[in-house]
Amino acid sequence: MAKAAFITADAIRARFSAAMSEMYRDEVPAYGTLMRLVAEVNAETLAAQPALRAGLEATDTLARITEERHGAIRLGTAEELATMRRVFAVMGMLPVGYYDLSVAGVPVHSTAFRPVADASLAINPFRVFTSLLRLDLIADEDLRREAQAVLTSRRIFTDAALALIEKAEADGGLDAEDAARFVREVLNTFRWHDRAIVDAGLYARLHDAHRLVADVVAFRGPHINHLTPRTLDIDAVQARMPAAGISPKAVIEGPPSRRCPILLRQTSFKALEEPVSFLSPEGGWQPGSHTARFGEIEQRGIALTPKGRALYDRLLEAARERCRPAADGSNAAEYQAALADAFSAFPDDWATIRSEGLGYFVYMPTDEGHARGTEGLDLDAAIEAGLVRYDPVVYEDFLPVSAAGIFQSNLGDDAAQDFRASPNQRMFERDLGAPVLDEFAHYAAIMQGSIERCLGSSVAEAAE
Ligand code: OOG
Ligand code: NI
Repeated sequence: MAKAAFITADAIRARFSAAMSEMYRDEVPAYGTLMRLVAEVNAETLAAQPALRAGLEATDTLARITEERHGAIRLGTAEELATMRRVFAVMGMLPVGYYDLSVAGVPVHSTAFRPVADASLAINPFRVFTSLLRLDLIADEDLRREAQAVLTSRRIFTDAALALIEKAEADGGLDAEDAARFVREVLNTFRWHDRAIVDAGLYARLHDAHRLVADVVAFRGPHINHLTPRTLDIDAVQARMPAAGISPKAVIEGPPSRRCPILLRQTSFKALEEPVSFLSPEGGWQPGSHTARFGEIEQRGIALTPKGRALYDRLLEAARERCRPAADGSNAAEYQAALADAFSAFPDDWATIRSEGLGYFVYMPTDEGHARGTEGLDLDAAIEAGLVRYDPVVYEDFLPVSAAGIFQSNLGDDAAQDFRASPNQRMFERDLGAPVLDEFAHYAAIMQGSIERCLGSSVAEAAE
């Protein structure tokens, strides 16, 4: 009865993503500029590359691109993280992957909340890169205690949001009216607050410990710090940014420009310096400033298998050993050359990427395959005979080295510190209240499902 009135988690996520985009456009005007550039370049790219358009259409991943975004937040406590997991669950977003950023001098570890089923991804793939501050990496014990006290006293969720999470969990969903309220209430958690919850003195000490610590601890909530649209040609958008008054970081993170895009390429522009006020010891407010929010764009390529990913990691490491990109961009050309050199060892045509088992693909009957039937055929023979086509599965996750580069460029060049590399997935999962999902298992399932639909399950199992 009540159940019939529920709207789907996918629909709630789509509404939430749209509401976030609207809010961020109001908060950060450069975001609007970026969106326009991306829309322009995407339209031109689709017009110029009919094969790309056909592949996106065939895999049901063209329509989603205009609305496709990822955001990022940084949380302060285990309790905040655990509650955030429940918030995202209402929207059909699950924690996928574990990213340790301590290796890159940033005192956080992270996961990405996102939908995992291919049908859900096709509706709206909204993802949020979610980091948890690691005060255990901060040396100053007194400061750590003070920061902890501030964090445990704040409430980042409204009472109404908490009540709606419980309702959704108890009833197994939300009706349209509750879903609209849920979106409104949860949006408040991601909003920018220009009034700090600490005084200027404590802010300065937090900032000195690490800029990121100040960003997490000094405010009422985990303001969304960027919202990233997906472009189909990141080099073109990057080239047009300066004319639109935006200056991007010098180096695009991730693999070099290729004919067959793999994984993820990203570039960002520097955080804005924004006016904030601090609690004044005499009561009232004292003006100051803070940098947190920045802009980013990304281009997504094929999801790589563990074998492909190992090759990617090895080639990236080889390039970075030859030339480590300087934060000020002074050796950008040299780095790009090293990257291009290293990646010449990564096959750049879909047929080889497929035959060497480097990437995940979805398989579908061609028109002729539909007409003649593909059930029970051998996969490679069916492809050879033009009865089955294959298209790359989009990479839906993030890359730790790239994320570190993005963190660093928006925190400022001096922010990196030497923390002992200390990945601690078990602690993260304990704080999260759930294990994170394995990204590879989900891509493999998407590929396997497509093979089964194409050839019939008995054959697909034999092909495993
Ligand atoms: C998150 C940076 C990571 C990405 O796209 O890799 C990220 C942050 O700065 O909070 O968003
Ligand atoms: Ni990002």
